[in-house]
Amino acid sequence: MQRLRTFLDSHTDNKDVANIIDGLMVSCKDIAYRLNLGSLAGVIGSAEQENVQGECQKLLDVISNDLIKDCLAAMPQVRGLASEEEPDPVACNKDGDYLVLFDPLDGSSNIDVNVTVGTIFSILKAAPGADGASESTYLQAGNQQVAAGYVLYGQSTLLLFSTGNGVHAFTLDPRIGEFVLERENISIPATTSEFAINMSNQRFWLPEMQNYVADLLQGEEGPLGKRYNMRWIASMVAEIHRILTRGGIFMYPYDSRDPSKPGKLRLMYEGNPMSMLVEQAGGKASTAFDDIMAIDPEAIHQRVSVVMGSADEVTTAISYHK
Ligand code: P6P
Repeated sequence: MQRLRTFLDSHTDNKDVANIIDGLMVSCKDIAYRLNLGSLAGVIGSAEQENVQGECQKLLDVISNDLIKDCLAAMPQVRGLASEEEPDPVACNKDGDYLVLFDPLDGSSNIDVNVTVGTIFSILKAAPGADGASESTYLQAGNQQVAAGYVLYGQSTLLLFSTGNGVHAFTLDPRIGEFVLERENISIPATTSEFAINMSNQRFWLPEMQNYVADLLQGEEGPLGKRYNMRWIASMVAEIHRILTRGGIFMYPYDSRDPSKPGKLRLMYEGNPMSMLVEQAGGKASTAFDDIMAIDPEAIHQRVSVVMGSADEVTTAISYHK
């Protein structure tokens, strides 16, 4: 069994990035421990406060955010951090060369019902002299990411990441407290018969998305000529993990409930890192109109519409939006 540190040392020449990923796992193991304790840890339930997104924070959202913040702030490699749970970026070490953006606990509405949640992270290079407390330091397109990954807190705790040379999966072995290599160079099948979308929003989608999903639902009698299955876990990390494991297409498209927002999911710490993983595994990640990782961000918490997964299926979805 190859431990994470051994793999990182042999897999990437960038020791700073290797140290950040390895160090980040200290806080993620703590999060996994607290989640596994569930109500026994006294941290299930609402924090009775809202985050910058206007979303009700769970106690574990706040605890996870603080654990990861403290972990990163102690790393000399980290110039600054940005979190879904922080209104503004946080400067860490002025001599650090990297920026870490993260969603500390994605899917946290599932915590109270014991359904899979996850931590998503994205690593960018800081420009020389750039201020780790300034939003503009972080506004880089997804194709500038030097690394991205997630920790999935499910029946087992998994780490998947990419530093630009494929996607690799590790399982936390609780007997030794270490992440050990499970799979290297994960590849997403180009085709799929499984789609993930929240159907309750159907009447709010663009007509193009309504037409595409209607054809998915027509199955073998429709123009797509095959029967599809549907999944919706309401936890992006779990959906993308399923897609990296067996293929599929995940969609959270633009909807007219709030025309000022291009979508629900956040570009910098959900859309971009998951796009890097999906494309490094041979999949495709789009807004249905543009490549997600080509978007020049204008704000750290900006949202994005998401269509990602098996390359051929995403290409089909995009064809409805031409
Ligand atoms: P809905 C979780 O809150 C999240 O950001 C993603 O992880 C998930 O895919 C989506 O929102 C679920 O949204 O509207 O189905 O609750």
